[in-house]
Amino acid sequence: MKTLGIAITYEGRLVGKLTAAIVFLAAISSLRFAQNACFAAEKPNVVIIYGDDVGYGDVGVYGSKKIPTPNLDQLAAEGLRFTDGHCSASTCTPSRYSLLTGEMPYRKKGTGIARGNANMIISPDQFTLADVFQQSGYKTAIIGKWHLGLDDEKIDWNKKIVPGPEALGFGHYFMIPATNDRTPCVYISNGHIVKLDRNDPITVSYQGRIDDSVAGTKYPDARLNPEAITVYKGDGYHSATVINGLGRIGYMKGGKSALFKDEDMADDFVREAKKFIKTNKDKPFFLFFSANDIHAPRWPHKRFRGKSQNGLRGDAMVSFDSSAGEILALLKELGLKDNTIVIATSDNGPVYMDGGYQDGCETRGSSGSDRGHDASGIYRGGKYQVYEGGTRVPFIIRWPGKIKPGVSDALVSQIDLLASFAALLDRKIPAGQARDSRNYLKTLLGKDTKGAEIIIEHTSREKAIRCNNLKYIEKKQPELYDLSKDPGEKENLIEKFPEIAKEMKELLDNYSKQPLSNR
Ligand SMILES: [Ca+2]
Repeated sequence: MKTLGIAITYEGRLVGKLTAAIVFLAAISSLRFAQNACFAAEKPNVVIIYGDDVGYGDVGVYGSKKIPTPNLDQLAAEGLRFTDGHCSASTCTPSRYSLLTGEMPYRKKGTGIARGNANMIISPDQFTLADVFQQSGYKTAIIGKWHLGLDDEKIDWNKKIVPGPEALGFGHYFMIPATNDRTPCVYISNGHIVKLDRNDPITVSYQGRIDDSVAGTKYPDARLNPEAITVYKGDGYHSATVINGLGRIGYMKGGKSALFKDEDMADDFVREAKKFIKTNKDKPFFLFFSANDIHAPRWPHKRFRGKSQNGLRGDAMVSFDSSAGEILALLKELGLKDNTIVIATSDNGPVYMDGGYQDGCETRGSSGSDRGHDASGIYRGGKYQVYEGGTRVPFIIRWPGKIKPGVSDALVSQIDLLASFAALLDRKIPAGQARDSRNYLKTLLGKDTKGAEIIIEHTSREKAIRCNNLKYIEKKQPELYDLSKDPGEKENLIEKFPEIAKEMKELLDNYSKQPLSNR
């Protein structure tokens, strides 16, 4: 057993107060516990069930009335449900970048939403969440959606594609390279496109149409051949290549035998995840199950259609819940339930009609509600936005016997999973790596009810800082909110409390330059 070391640091300078009754900012302090000693001997399996664009209000236990999510609700009943759990950014690529590297996306260029043929965004030199596990003797895998780029030069989809996730600590992978709304619409597993016919080579372009002289199956462009759309239309940008009757971003030729089927994608990912769990049931394993649901275009398997009261978007959510349920059932069946930490969360907040896809959503973008369903619950905005709905997402953790079931209002962020799991496994983070990831293991295990005092919420254009329940949004006309009284970010206090705003801005500027961790 190691000594339990406690260090207290005061992140000074903030001395203002909103009112005594609201928040006293001088209370910004950080208690950092070296708390790993008790758990270092154990190697629980870890499964992250990651939704795509799943909002705070899309899960029953978080308030959804129109979308049944019995499996996630059950997970919450058996685990700890955070009400103030966040991803780092309100879109896919930067959020996933942060989850895996423990570094805020604005520290590195090129972490915006990636094209389908982007090169690796995370460098093989970077220490990742998967490295934490792999270096601790775990079998590691990502199954599902990647969207973090592949290869370090122009990708030849017909050859072995490296580097990829294997260079970032994942021993095994089966995934879509980017998203379901962009080419190439195929699976890649351990360097190779799955089921690729060498006589029908794949070419992908984000520069322009691919010349007819290039070999490979030709797919229609919905802007020239609108009749090719048989499911539903997207906007012009999401129309360049029609695959399975749905338009996609980017051009693609070839690879007909390798095309994924949208309605089978969730089942394909579950099958592969089950295979990985069964193969590694006797070893410690880390599975990043990165579902595609409920990203647009939404086309869940027909057994899920009509199963929600919120159209295809809700039905895709039922599919996501069902995928979670199948994985949870397998863990139980294999006797792994007690020795597996399961985290269910999402990469960013919700969006209704996205990409112009006419899937029945009546609301464009991520503000407000759609057909009586507010996918971010009481919080404002969603995907692409800097308001709470952009990053405050469902965040449930279960570890039977170790984490007492309940609800926690502690502020937690996915950026801190890397350092927290490193602490759990007593793994040292290399110097200069995962600079924004802090050890909040105690909070994740329910032994601390406060959590982080500072988190940063990020979009491609804006940044906000949360200091407990105070929130400052840096934009042309900055905004200041007190979430303890105004969770919906309705009353901008910037004029009322200019001193507080100034101090919050200084704090944000400071953390834009300095890492969030003080390792
Ligand atoms: Ca997403």
